[in-house]
Amino acid sequence: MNQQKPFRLITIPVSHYCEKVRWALTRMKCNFIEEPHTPPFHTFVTAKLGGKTTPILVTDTEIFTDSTDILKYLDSIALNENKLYPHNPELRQKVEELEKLFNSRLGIATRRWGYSYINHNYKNVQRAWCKGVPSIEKILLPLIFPYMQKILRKRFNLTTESSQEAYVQIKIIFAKVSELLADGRTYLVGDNFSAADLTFAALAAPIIQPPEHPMKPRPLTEIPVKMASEIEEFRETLAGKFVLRLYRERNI
Ligand SMILES: N[C@@H](CCC(=O)N[C@@H](CS)C(=O)NCC(=O)O)C(=O)O
Repeated sequence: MNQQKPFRLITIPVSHYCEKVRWALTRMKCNFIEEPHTPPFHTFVTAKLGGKTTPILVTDTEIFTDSTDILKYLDSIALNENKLYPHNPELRQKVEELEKLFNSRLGIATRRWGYSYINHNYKNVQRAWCKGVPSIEKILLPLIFPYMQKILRKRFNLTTESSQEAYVQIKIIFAKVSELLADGRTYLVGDNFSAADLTFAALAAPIIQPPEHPMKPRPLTEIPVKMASEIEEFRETLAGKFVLRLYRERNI
């Protein structure tokens, strides 16, 4: 790797797609600086870098604007023991299929589920969005909060039924993952940790709230009762236990 400067990682701190990349960089012991932003202020930075969403990874020579592209890039520079995609083409295909499924369905559903519960409450949104962001963004958030609530409702189609609809979607994917794990295997594909495991755990984290998560989740007693009981229910599944285990091992 010819990278001289630390990587720049542009994030919305609570974003689970950002956590996916943060985890990969941490695991590879890459030198990186996270630049967290509160929505919608992230757009000033993402637009300059040619992207719309976070995460964005800036290297000395390239800019990556999608979490899967970032993982593939990191894999290309990783030492053998840190590779996230298997050499074996069949196993690699399985990893890529699962990563795609988790990105396109699980991540969308856990985000919708989470916002359905916290969107009404300024304090909860502030807590989710403001960790480590520039002071000016923290100061401006209360002023634009009503506008951001509208945007969230529209973008994620938040309705009175949305938490339940998202819950059902999550349940379907958790059932599929629990079925894969039912034979006692350690990882979803092959014998090694891969992008499939990392993507599943990072994108499932909003509904599992692993205590080791860098966003430091609040105790279940401090969140809405129904939300807490759904978290407990998912934690009890094989897939949920798998996420809790991967998070316990995340920083080892
Ligand atoms: N496909 C993208 C999705 C990332 C994504 O949806 N990021 C959200 C945060 S969870 C975002 O930045 N949203 C801000 C926006 O849409 O303006 C990836 O995997 O990188």
